[in-house]
Amino acid sequence: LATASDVTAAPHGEVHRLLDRSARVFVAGSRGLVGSAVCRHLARKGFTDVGGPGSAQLDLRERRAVFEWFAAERPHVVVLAAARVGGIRANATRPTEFLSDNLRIQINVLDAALRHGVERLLFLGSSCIYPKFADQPIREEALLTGALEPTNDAYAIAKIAGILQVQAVRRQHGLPWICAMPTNLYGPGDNFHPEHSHVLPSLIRRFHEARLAGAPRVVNWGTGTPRREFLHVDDLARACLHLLERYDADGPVNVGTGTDLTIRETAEIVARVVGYRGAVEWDASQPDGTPRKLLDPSRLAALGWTSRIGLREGVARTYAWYVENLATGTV
Ligand code: GFB
Repeated sequence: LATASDVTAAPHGEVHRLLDRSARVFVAGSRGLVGSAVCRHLARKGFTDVGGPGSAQLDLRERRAVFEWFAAERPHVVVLAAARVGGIRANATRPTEFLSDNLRIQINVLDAALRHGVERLLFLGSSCIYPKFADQPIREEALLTGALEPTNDAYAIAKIAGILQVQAVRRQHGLPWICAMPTNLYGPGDNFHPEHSHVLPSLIRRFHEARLAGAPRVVNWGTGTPRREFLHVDDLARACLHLLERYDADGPVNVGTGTDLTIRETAEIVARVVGYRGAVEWDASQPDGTPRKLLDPSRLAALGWTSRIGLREGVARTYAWYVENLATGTV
């Protein structure tokens, strides 16, 4: 693998080295939306030793447990997809946990990975690390140039600290660790909790339940005017492997589709997929959050990657997964 000194020689730090398919890959957060998609994709691509314990077996907030786990398992590659996540309401009402849990998870995993000289590590952040009023589409250079969106500043600060820690390790220890910043994600394995989830799973559940109940109207949160960009988690998983094999530089890399739409338009798509035909109303007393966060995906595009799953298709696939898992009681 490339060392930090190679990075200065190559703009955008192109690596173009295939990871060894027998490498031991630890996916932190392997049971979550992102981690499970990464595990599926790597297995499909021939990796033979991929995974990680669930939070019931290993609480990543517990430093000693994390160090003992690394000492016993000695992974070669780490994908840090473990985090406390949630939608706008969860972030706004539980900032203490979003800050503290995420900082502890990251510091423990990154410190243990450094102690064991992990050769390749990908840290996953979020588009909410960028300033609330960043120029659109948002380039990676916008990081730390302005004030954050208050509904998720605790989560954003934790993720920014993670980026800084990865960059510090690169500079001080020369390890080829990298960071990716995905836009709003959705897909199979998402959280469909009515209060805590992100907007897409919330809408899927609300419209589904309204259709079954024959409800004449649903009420969504906010004005419906904010714009969001949505990426299917299977696309993100492909991007993760692409970056692990092709990118080696300090800066984070945005992962998105390059297009966004209003929450109102998003709701129309979900209603159509779910087959809900009643009225859709908006409760403007609920927070809108940031007005727009469309990522500029050109850094990743320059490395030869683009998203493949369109929003309608992705929502249809996610809805099918939701209905199937409702039947088995897993959501
Ligand atoms: O996915 P979401 O909760 O978070 O989307 P953010 C919030 C937007 O959808 C706001 C509207 O404009 C809400 O007013 N919305 C409408 C709803 N109905 C609903 C609903 O039923 N549930 C939800 N959740 N929203 C997140 C951050 O921000 O972005 C996370 O909270 C993370 O930390 C993620 O960074 C990428 O897009 O505003």
